[in-house]
Amino acid sequence: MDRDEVVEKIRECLVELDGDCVLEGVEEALKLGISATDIVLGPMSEAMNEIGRLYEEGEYFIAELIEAAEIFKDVMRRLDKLLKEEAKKAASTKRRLKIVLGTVKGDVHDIGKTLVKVMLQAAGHEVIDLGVDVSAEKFIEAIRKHNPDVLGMSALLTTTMRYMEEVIKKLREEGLREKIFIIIGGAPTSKEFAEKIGADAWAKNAIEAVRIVNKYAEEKR
Ligand code: B12
Repeated sequence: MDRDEVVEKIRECLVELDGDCVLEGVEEALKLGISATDIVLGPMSEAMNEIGRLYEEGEYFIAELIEAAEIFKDVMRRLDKLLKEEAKKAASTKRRLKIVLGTVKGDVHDIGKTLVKVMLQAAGHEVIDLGVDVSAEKFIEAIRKHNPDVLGMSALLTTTMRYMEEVIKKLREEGLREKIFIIIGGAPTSKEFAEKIGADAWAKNAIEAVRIVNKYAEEKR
């Protein structure tokens, strides 16, 4: 199998929810020298979008989404060490920032957020992960407690992404907004949306997130 075929195998096997086949494809990809980052952000992420589409079309149900998430997490466990090594090599920062991260209220999607966490940590930053379904009050409490440089918010639903604006509004009311760099992400969000709600930055994936946070770290000193 060549690189293209292996990448296609991983994508297809994940869409078909065949976990063993996905892991087999991952091993083959690693042997061919494909990076863990490329595997996760490439065919694995593409397959998740495809699975989302199948769900939307009524071909897949929640059970399939859960299974896909389990397979994704298995692969993340397999690639954890490599992902960290790669992120470290690609983007080690000289200035370590403290980052509070969470998926906003009403939303329990955490795969993308966890990927962002792993890569930020590997790049040398300290991440306080508040988990999923995080309310504005919880974000504020954590910001008061940890005094972070950066707040990262994730949302995967068009209904929950609006809550990010609510969090920013509350931060303003509490006089905390100006102290912190706010970066957001998640499939339904965009650069335009980030600007509209008054966030400082948006990243389309975990690599971009690290790049932006590192750039901010450099500018901040
Ligand atoms: C797996 C999955 C689930 C799993 C999640 C398991 C888990 N532990 O996360 C489960 C089964 C729980 C689930 C539930 C639901 N889901 Co769902 N789910 C998905 C699916 C298929 C994949 C998401 C995923 O993991 N992608 C892979 C990761 C790597 O990508 P990512 O999350 O986008 O993250 C990357 C970037 O976005 C970015 N990023 C993400 N977060 C952050 C944060 C920061 C700070 C930064 C900088 C960057 C960043 O970097 C990440 C890494 O590169 C998506 C489809 C899709 N297109 O996204 C639907 C999808 C998001 N789900 C959807 C729906 C409708 C639901 C449910 C409402 C279904 C229901 N009726 O119950 C529930 C909602 C539950 C809730 N309250 O949150 C819809 C949302 C539609 C919409 N317009 O809002 C989608 C789009 C599917 C679809 N096409 O219909 N889901």
